Amino acid sequence: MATIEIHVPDIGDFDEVTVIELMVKPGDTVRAEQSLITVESDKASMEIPSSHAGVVKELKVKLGDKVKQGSLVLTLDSANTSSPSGQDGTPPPQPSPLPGEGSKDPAAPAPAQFAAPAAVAAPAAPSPAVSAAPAEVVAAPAHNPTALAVNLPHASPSVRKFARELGVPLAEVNGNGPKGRITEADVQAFTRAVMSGATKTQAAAAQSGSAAAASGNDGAGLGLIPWPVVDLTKFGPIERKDRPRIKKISAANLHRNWVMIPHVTNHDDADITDLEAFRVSTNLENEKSVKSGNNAGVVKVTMLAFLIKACVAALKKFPEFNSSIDGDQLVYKQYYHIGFAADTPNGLMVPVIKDADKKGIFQISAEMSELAKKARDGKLSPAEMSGAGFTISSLGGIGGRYFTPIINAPEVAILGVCKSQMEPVWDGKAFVPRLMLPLSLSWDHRVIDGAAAARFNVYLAQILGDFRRVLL
Ligand code: CAO
Repeated sequence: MATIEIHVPDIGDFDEVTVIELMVKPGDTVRAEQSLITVESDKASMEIPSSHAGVVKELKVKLGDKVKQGSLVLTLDSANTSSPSGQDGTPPPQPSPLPGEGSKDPAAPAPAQFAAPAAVAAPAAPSPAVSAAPAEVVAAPAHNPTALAVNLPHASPSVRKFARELGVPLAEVNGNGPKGRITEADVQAFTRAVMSGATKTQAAAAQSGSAAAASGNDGAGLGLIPWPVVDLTKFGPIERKDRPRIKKISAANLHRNWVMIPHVTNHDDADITDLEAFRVSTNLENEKSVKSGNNAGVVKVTMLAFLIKACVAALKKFPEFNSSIDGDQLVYKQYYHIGFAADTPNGLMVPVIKDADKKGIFQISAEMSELAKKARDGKLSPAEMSGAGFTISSLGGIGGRYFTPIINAPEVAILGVCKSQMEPVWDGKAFVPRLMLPLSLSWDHRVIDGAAAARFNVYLAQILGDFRRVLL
């Protein structure tokens, strides 16, 4: 067992950098090339990797310290110091390839996360052991990793931590913060773009344009005056709570969608008197059949399941509502995947019923209840939340009359539904009590016109009024 010293390698143009993150602590086992600390200049931040594997003995830096090339970062108990340092006469490691050169050697060292300037890409010659150090202490040579990433990710420790939790490669994220710093909104926008099927390159391109709008904290990208910063304690007691992760991610997406999509919302009502009677009687029959020995289990048929089927019929009749914008083209989906907003303790989630056109009301009801439970338990997989061509947001179980749902990009429309209630409806001769369901359809005015939206709502209401119309 020998103690080796890990020093700051050549950091290019920077004389001094500040330690902004300690990624290991005494007792931690580290691999060669594992990042130990993050340092930051006024232009970039970078991770300093370990040149050796071993167990961290003592950290020699703390947060806020200024360090430069050669500064001692930490000492490491290493069982094997021979290979990387070449102290025992073994040859020093071969340089790992520069970017673009590639390596055919599967045993080649993993690319380092730290980016050294190209001019110093080749490994430095092994430096002699520090003479004043105790016999067993070995000064590791300045470690100059050779896999270069010239655009160093510039991000705060909390953003780095957030990116690590999500598995986001910061090097591929565009920074839209001050001096190109990567913000949490940038990471969120990147994640969202990748989850919606974009390649990482497309995601980076997409988020570079949207992150400023998505951040919610900085309207500079929109040419707006800054968000007001007010000391609220001046007016009374306050309590601070962290915003749940899902809320932060959905907030960024909602903000982008609200800002980038020209929304219009049409409101209408559907007469669901007969449909509700049918739904209630179906559920009663179901319960009776289970009580009399049918072990298939009760599937509670919900109004939302009928709404999904009715929307599929309307999407078939008005295909632009199931489309997405792609540059100068409109992409018409030939599948009918319907998302539905689910309220969960952690925030809003949108599971998706895939191929709703091929499923019956029982199957949709059963899937919805399973997906809604998974959403509430935080167990939805990304696949279960992706691919929707149209979304329904139902507040019917709660209340309210109408609202403006925000379109879930890259979709172009969303249906909001509120609580149905008995209303007096004029039938030509008299007012009759009818159960009316409030519909709020938000649509992207770049794709859809007001007349089409009105027709969509009218048709939807007709289907909900009499499902036999689907057969016409
Ligand atoms: N009108 C009147 N009653 C309705 C109704 C409507 N439009 N829709 C549902 N109900 C009734 C149901 O019949 C049920 O009554 P019973 O318990 O007597 O049978 C009750 O309301 C509760 O329904 P539910 O909400 O549990 O079930 P659902 O299928 O309607 O909805 C789900 C499921 C997951 C969509 C819902 O639980 C939910 O999370 N809704 C909130 C969605 C949301 O937050 N949207 C806002 C997004 S924008 O921020």
